[in-house]
Amino acid sequence: MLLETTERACESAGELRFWTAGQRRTPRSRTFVWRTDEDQAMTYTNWGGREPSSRSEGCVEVRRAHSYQWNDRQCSDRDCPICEVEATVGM
Ligand SMILES: [Ca+2]
Repeated sequence: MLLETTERACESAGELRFWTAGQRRTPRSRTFVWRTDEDQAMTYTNWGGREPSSRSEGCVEVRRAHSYQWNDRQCSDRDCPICEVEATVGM
C-alpha cells in the first residue's frame, strides 16, 4: 500500500524512478557500496543491460521502465528515494 502511494506521488511523464542507497565507493570508482551508517559492500546486484554505463554516473536508481533493474545515474538528477525503516507492528 505504501509503495503504491509513493509510486503515484513520484511518477511523472509516465516514468517512475527511485534512488537506492547505492553509490560508487569513490567518484569514478568501479565498485559500488550501500551508503548506510557504515558503507556496506554490495553482495547482490541487479544491473540492467549495459549498466553500469558510465563512471561519471555515481548513484544507483531503479526504473520501472527497465523492470526495476538498476541503472547508474548522475547523482544530481532528481528521483524519489527508497528508504528502509524498521517496522513496528501494533497490538
Ligand atoms: Ca547508466
